[in-house]
Amino acid sequence: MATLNPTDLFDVRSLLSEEEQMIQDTVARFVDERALPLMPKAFDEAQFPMELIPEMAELGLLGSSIEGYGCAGLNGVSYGLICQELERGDSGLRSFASVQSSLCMHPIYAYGTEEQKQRWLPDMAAGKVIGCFGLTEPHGGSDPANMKTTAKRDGDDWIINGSKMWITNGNIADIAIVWARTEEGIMGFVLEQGMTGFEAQEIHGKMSLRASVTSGLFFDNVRVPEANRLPNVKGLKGPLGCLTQARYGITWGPIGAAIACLTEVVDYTADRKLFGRPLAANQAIQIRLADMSRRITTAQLLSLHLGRLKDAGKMAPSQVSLAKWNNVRMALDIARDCRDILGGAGITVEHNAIRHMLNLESVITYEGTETVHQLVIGRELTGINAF
Ligand code: TGC
Ligand code: FAD
Repeated sequence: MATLNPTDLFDVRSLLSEEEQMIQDTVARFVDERALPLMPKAFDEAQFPMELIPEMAELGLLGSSIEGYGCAGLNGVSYGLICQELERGDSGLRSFASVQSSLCMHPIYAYGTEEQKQRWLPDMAAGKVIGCFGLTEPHGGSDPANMKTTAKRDGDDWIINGSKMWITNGNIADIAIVWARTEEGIMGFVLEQGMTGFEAQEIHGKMSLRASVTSGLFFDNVRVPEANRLPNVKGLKGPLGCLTQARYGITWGPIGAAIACLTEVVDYTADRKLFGRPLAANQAIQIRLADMSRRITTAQLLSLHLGRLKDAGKMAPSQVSLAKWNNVRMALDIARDCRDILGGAGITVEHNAIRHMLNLESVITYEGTETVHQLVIGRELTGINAF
């Protein structure tokens, strides 16, 4: 009987180029050797492992899709593989990379001036400047069109007032990409730590994404020079365009989390003996493992095809919605099922499942909730906006 790779039954890896395979292997090694030894403790102690940032930068994982400015200039599939491997370690690691790359470096690259790109991108690629992305507000993140944060012109400057909520990297960020309503529409600004009236407050008590910093941002008459406004976009399509990039990476990330959980329970059920036989010898267990494999394989094919569409310049936002919905739901269901198969042992951070399960509760909510993505597909099919 041919032996297939249990976490890649359709040999999706054979569809990757040599360079893509090499990138995946490099990130996988970093995750196995450097990140995984730290993540359970980091999650338990609710600390983001800051010491990994220079190593991620050294490997070219920050702003990996950008050409020039000290960035690696990799294709979209490679960015996806980076997200997959990082999230095999922990969603918090992938979140850090998503925010830095897709939500902060991307808007500076796509909407900024040459001077802004030179000013921030090389240091962001090197991990010396950390960014965060402020779109969500306390009164309702699903509906960013109802934005209350304002920016008003004052001579050559802008005055920003308002607040943002649930902001990844908020308290460790040197700069914040902040979206604000102006008389001419929604615009993006680069706020710098230390600007008078700008404060970040860390959110504590999280039961999810504990190894990730999440904050509220507060703006009280913050004076921002025109040189810090991103001039090449106006309207909600600015932030939504960034979300498309980040959501694309998030279609890949949960595949890594699901693989971590499945690998763990395949080993566990082989070793654990109940009723005189390995747990894995029970039909009821094998059906559950088989179902996980089916769903992981589907997600792998979906993300790879989406990546090829992206690299061909043909990826549509609603396709990203379908894949984000499918793949996060897949991983969350698998993590919960793996937690159950581990029995009591599944409730501590000694095993992966509960950490991934709890993290994925955030992943299914951020970057558009599952319902938001379902409604995007509903609108695509019917032409009716049901938001
Ligand atoms: P609508 O008003 O119709 O469209 C506004 C303009 O935007 C364009 N557009 C997009 N452009 C690029 N990518 C997309 N995905 C886009 N979606 C829409 C659209 O063409 C239009 O352009 P124009 O030129 O006509 O002005 O807005 P909509 O009806 O499409 O959007 C409604 C809805 C609900 C889908 C949208 O508001 C939405 O996605 N809400 C969810 C908000 C969300 O996802 N927030 C995430 C915050 S960031 C975050 O969670 C980071 S977590 C990071 C981590 O730790 O990993
Ligand atoms: P709400 O929008 O209030 O939604 C509440 C519920 O209502 C959800 O179940 C939703 O699906 C449902 N709902 C909404 N509209 C409809 C409808 N029309 N029909 C039916 N049901 C509906 N944001 C940033 O800007 N930057 C970040 O870096 C960032 N990082 C985050 C990190 C974490 C750990 C978390 C948890 C969130 C983060 N977010 C960030 C915010 C995230 O994007 C929002 O939480 C998300 O968009 C949902 O917004 P909300 O929490 O206000 O929920």
